[in-house]
Amino acid sequence: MNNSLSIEEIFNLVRDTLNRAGSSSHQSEAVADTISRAERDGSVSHGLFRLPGYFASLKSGKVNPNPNPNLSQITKAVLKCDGDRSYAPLVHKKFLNNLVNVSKDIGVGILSINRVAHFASLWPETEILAENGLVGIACTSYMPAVAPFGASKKLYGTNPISFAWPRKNENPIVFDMATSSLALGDVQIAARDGHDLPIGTGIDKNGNDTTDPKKILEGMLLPFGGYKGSHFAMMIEFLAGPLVGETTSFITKENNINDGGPPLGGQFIMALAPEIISDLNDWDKNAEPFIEKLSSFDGVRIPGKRRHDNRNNIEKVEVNSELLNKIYSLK
Ligand code: NDP
Ligand code: PYC
Repeated sequence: MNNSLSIEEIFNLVRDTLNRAGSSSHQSEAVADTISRAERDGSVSHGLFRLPGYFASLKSGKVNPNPNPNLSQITKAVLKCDGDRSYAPLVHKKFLNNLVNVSKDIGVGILSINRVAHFASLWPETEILAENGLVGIACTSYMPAVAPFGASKKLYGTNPISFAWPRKNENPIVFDMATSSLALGDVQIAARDGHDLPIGTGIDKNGNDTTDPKKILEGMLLPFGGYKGSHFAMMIEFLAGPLVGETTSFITKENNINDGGPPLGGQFIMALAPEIISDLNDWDKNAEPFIEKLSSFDGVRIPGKRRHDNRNNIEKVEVNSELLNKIYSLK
């Protein structure tokens, strides 16, 4: 089997697979765009690896095959979206532009999203905001997979947060990270590929340290950075849950159909216009020297650069053959 695919072939594979599961072509293409861009950038745990889960939640009926997400403007700054049980990339494709317009108009905008299934990286949404000259911040919660600092029971999701800083003549700076020591997807890939993980990544079901990803999957992940990361994970439970009118991870799990796909939940996205907030046209005059200094330090890697470099010279992507077989056999 040829497991070397171009980005266009990946896009088509995702679109056709989701169409086969009954999804509208609008929704299939939005997810195909997100997955193919993840593969292009080397975000392997949130590329094709997620396709069986996306397929499963369409087949089970948890995710709406033909959703019609809608947007209401609550105040000048707050946009509220009912996702209509869609996949998040469809909501982003339809409504991020509204968030851009609001934020450019009054300096700040919030997109508060309900009833959406988020199974992707978050950089696609913050990067678009930064490409439009805005600071972007996004977070979403998940289902319990992470023990709060000090505990050996899971309560927090892997709760990612992404931040993007716009630059006038360069690619934006974008970080996107789980608040667990590692994304669950990367633990699943390590288990599949038989790689050990560093001590401190997670603990087994009895609360003992382990390097075995299978034992971490039976047990739980730990937050990044000890109690400080734990509080970030807690913050995201509030921001992507109650603040947007949604459940926190443990109730999300109680409501979830266990079909292998993502649960329905919320997402919080905020955009900030630097020229309005700083009241300066040359709002980047203090940022650029800082970025230059940071980049000059030996050993420093600017987040987002790896992905931008990857996409510059990508021709084909090698896809795990077991995964490809699984995708081809999805019914
Ligand atoms: P990583 O730990 O791989 O990377 C986190 C961030 O740190 C990235 O911005 C990365 O930049 C940067 N980075 C990585 N290594 C270095 C380094 N050596 N020096 C400086 N910066 C570095 O990601 P995670 O495992 O935490 O998360 C992976 C993905 O999982 C994310 O995209 C996240 O959104 C997604 N996720 C999604 C969830 C959901 O519910 N939808 C839940 C949890 C995670 P770069 O991108 O440039 O490599
Ligand atoms: O990798 O932790 C993860 C994750 C959860 C939902 C989507 N990705």
